[in-house]
Amino acid sequence: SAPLEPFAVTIDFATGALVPDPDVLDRRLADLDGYFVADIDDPGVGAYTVHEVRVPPTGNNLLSSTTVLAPGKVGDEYFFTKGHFHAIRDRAEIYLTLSGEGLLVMALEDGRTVTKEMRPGIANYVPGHWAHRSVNTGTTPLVFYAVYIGDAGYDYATIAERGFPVIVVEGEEGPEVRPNPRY
Ligand code: S6P
Ligand code: ZN
Repeated sequence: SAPLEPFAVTIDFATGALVPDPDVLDRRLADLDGYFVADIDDPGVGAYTVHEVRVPPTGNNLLSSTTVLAPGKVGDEYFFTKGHFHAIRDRAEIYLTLSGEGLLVMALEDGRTVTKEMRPGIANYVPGHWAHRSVNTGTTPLVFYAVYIGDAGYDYATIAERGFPVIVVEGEEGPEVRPNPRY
């Protein structure tokens, strides 16, 4: 395909806003109905916003976006993103955390799980085949920049049905990763 024109976007590390910012997706707790162990009190509360850089979603391009995940909990569980496998399973991704703190939960289809810290300056590599979910364990927004192969796509259904093998809850001494009682 014909070359694209080179371009740049400006990223606000504190808010995740882009300039320009043509494609913004807002997720409320209502969109996470059934994802938490406890019931959601207020479905209208904002959970996260995704700001996408506009590029054709093809295998020769790199898509990128910022995610701004609010602090908060449902029951003992910290707010998280839905989480997904890529529709094309082997497509990899990199997350660079810009502000806040959290955990990146990754799981294979067979249930093997790896959890990695997210904080400013850490670049997490998510290899293909690993479902991924970000969890905000802090008290400020968790903001990260994701770069991924353009045709990766999304498979949300597997996670929507089964969840992840682990949950991240507030324990006596901070965040704890525990087996998901509903997995
Ligand atoms: C896309 C990448 C992120 C997430 C975003 C929201 O491959 O992993 O941009 O889409 O963090 O999470 P989710 O699970 O709702 O798409
Ligand atoms: Zn992804």
